[in-house]
Amino acid sequence: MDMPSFTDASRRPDGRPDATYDAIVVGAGFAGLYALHRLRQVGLKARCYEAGEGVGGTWYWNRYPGAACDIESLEYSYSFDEALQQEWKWSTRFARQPEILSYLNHVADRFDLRRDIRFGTRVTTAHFDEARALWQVETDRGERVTARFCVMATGCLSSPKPIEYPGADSFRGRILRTAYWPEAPVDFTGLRVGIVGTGSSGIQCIPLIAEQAQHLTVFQRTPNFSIPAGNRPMDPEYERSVKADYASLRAIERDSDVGICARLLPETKRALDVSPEEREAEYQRRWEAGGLYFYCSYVDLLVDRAANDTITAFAQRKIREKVRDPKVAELLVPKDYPFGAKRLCADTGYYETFNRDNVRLVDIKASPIHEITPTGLRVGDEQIELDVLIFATGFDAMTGALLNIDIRGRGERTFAEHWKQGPRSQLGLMSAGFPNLFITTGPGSPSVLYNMVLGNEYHVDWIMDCIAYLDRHGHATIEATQEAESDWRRTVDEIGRQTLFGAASSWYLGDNVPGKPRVILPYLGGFRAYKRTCDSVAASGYPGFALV
Ligand code: N01
Repeated sequence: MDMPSFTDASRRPDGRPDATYDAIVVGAGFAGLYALHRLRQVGLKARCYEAGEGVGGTWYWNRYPGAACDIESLEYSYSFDEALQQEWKWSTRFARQPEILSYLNHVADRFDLRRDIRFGTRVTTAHFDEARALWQVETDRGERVTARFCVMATGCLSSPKPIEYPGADSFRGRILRTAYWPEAPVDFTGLRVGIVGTGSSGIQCIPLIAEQAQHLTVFQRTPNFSIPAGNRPMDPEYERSVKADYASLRAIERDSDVGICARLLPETKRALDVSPEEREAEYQRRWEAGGLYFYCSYVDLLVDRAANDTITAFAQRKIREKVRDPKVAELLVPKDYPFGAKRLCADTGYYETFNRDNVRLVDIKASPIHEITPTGLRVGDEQIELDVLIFATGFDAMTGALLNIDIRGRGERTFAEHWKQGPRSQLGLMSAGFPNLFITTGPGSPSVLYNMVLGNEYHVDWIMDCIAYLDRHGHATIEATQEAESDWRRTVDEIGRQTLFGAASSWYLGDNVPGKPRVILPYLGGFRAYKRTCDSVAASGYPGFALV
């Protein structure tokens, strides 16, 4: 293992301080793999660190039963290499986790990426050495390296929340977490299982666990809207038609706000401009089509409460139609926030699961969980006996993974201090005082509200253009200016206020993590507008950034 000391300050022929690497990439998920590929393609010496023992990021860790994507895999896949997108065959419309992981392993092999990835290695610190304009990076394995650039491909949903109830150590059964699911299959046969959390992860695994377990208790704090996933084997004719002209599909995605609606393009109409009959037919058509296309039915659904009321009422009615016991149905129907303001889920038989005799729904808002006991959970006045307890309680989304690393920029200022009141960045890409440290699909960018694979490709390409620009113009560093950061924060907040997102308690605003500042995290102006801004900033010499 090469472990140079930080004081090694030999110089390269171009006069720049010599570093172990040109760039460090943190994370080997979709973003990190592509970043590593692009850096190497232009001849830069790069090293990627990945905490997992394999590639995949989110798709490496979240192996729970039923884990699957809710964007069509022909779209939720890399677009950068035509041969890759032609040769890979998806077996279903929405790939399940094992298939996405196989795909990412294939990508790693195909582009020979593994030789520059250190697996099982977590980056713990990244300190900026101002004198040498280099990042000093340390890992939990004691590796210490320097690099001119850091690409933080750390993911938006990669820092799972801790178990927030006392007593976990006393539990005599097995505790599982959807975000750290074991590699070996878990057999629930004959067991009494409890699951806390009814977001996308819970909603995907609950139906499958219910089929196997002797009994399943679902502990629900807030009901979620979920639409039928409509997953099915890949239609060969559809696959053929996409592959015959993949470029057109990618062009549509890149020129759209969400990057997922190649087939069912978002409507350009407003919900209240059409008759109730037309609206009903449109909602029904999209409901039957399955997937997240449903919430693209009309352009104003997430900005106009009256428009939103129409889709909320439709989705509420669908839940009531599926669940036989009216009391259980009422618990499952979200009533106090607009449809889509919390992340929409997609399921296969979720609501129907509550018609099973071996499934019980417990409303933990009415009867809070007090503690984990040796044999189960104490909830309200009741002790519920369990053999297995699963936590599907979500993530410290969008900021958690970055803030878990001890990052220090100019003047030893910590990243955590800089983002104390919420994330500050120019375009979500860089922060003031943290030169040459790039963030992919982070807060302040469309991020989780755009097709993440294409969003990551876009950011990596932007970063690569930026690095090329620095070298062409003889700059050592680039970073956001304080002023641009404040302006961008105002822009993101202002656009956020024009939407209905603030009307729900969600991880989009950090509400799910106790003590986290309430700030709208993703940029809600749509990818098209965001991309135009980023492209124009790059084309005009990086205003809002300081180049030295
Ligand atoms: O996490 P979540 P997730 N006590 O935060 C509850 C993506 N994803 O892992 O709403 C009791 O959505 C919490 O309740 P509340 C997708 O972007 C995608 O399911 O905070 N309950 C909620 O019910 C998704 O949004 C896919 O009141 C507690 C649940 O736990 C994101 O990942 C699949 C609690 C957490 O839901 C996160 O999804 C999976 C507590 N202390 C994930 N803390 C697909 O592509 C939290 N909860 C389909």
